[in-house]
Amino acid sequence: MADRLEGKTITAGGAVFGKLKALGIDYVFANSGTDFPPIIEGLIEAGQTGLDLPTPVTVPHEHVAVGMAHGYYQLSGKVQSVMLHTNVGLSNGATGTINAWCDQIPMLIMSGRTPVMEGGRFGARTVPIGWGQEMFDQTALLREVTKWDYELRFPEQIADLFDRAWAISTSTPTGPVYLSLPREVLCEQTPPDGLQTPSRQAPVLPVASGRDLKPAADLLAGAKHPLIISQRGAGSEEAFAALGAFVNDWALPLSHYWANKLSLPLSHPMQVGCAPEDLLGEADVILVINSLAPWWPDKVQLRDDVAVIQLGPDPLFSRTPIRNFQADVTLAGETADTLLALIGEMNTRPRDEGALTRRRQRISTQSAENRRKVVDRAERGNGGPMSKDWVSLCLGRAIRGRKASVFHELGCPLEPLDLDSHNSYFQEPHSGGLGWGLPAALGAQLADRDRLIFATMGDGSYMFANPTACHMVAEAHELPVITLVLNNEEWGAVRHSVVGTYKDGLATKANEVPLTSLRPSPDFTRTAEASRAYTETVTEGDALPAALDRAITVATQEKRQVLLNIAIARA
Ligand SMILES: Cc1ncc(C[n+]2csc(CCOP(=O)(O)OP(=O)(O)O)c2C)c(N)n1
Ligand SMILES: [Mg+2]
Repeated sequence: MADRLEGKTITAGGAVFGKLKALGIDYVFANSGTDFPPIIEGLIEAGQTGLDLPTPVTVPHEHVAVGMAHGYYQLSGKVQSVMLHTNVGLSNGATGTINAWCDQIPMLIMSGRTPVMEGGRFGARTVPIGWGQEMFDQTALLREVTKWDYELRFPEQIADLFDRAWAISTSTPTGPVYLSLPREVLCEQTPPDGLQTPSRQAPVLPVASGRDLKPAADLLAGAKHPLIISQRGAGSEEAFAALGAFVNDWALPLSHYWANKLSLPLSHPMQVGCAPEDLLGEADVILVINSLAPWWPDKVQLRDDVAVIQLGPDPLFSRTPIRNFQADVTLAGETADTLLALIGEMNTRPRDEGALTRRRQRISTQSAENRRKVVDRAERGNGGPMSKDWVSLCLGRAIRGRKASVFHELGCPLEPLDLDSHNSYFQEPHSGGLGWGLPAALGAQLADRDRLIFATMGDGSYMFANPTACHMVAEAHELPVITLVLNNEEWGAVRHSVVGTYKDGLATKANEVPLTSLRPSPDFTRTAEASRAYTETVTEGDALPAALDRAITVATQEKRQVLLNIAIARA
């Protein structure tokens, strides 16, 4: 406790940090500028008063700062904070905020605002950027992708305002909020009242009630051909375990269609992979767990009599302008709580054990067959250059039994991995703002230093991540992230999108498809070596398992970051 604050005032720019710490925030991912004098001076001053403060992390690109906050939340479950420089820093952080919004990540995004006054006041404009960075509505840069925003008007507002920002950000559905902080206000003095206490406003955390749980449980218990689609995980370790037991008990197949988190161990007998089209076609009841786009409407013909239950923090995704997936029953609430409530409700339903056993048998046979095909296909990719599936298979084998998380952004696809735990897998959000993977992995490593963290990315995605900034942060904070660059020397996804849209088109026959080549490929090992990473280039599939073992040894024993530049065949 900061007794030295008794009866004193402090600079508002420093007071903000005290309040953030009281709200449970341990790191502020920051990229500073000329709006920061009261923040930096105030931070030193606040430290001298003995105020408990979060650790400021200097991040040399805003996209990396927001991505780190994203990844830190994913492993810690704790609300995050980011502090950026006026409109220009904010716009660099906008793509990361779009990602955080799409993934429902609670975070307090702050940026300075250029001084309002042109003179005559402490903190007023000095150099021309004071005019050049002024906007009519700075917040408009990310208002669509934040839940709430406000501009700090008076320094005495800090404690109340941040309590409110925190409570709204952490309410269901969670998401980013934005605070604009004008320089003159940050330069003022404020009494320390409320800076050392947690929020006086509690977040709203609803759980679906019996009114909706009952019909949902009736439908699921009575289904002949049920199917679960789950894209964003089970919500907690407890719910992950409970879901595993539940789907087994009730013989419910679960598909990770376009999942960016894991809901079941991949080897679970009810885990039916990522391509549920056939099962969707025969399903009479579908449970959609927090999935933005649970199937491809043009590719799937659902039964006329199908009933769809949608469960999640915002089952209708009300801030997505168009999304017309059927929702006969909606179960609103944080995923873990609501799943556990649904599972509890199912306990009281009658069961036809014979039918359940037959279905369990059928699905587990199908699931085992599916996994065998996945492994066979991956093993066939063991060439030089190799397939992404082969890299996934080798990575899954290399980390078996270890506490590890794999971040995937056009890197290691889910199915050939052999992952079995909550928080073992994260893919980029469905907003797809590339350059998320490596920053998120860095944030995750900061949140859990005992965990092996892999950032697996395409060569394009790696370059979107501002890699020099990432490797610098990794070295500065001793984050031994293992980066796997799956390098096919192109934006393969863009080329696939062209040939997928124009099936017999000109691009299918072109030797070099315009606007997709990344040749000549940079030597990415040198980018990482600039920050003293351990690196290797791997061109032959056979050489990969040993290279992964060496990477893991360096990361765990030397606590040093690693980059493997892996030659991938163009598919
Ligand atoms: C910020 C941003 N810019 C552009 C895109 C469009 N885009 C989607 S996939 C892709 C290519 C990714 O290339 P890479 O990471 O090398 O993976 P590959 O498909 O080659 O395996 C691009 C450019 C995007 N999603 N996000
Ligand atoms: Mg590529």
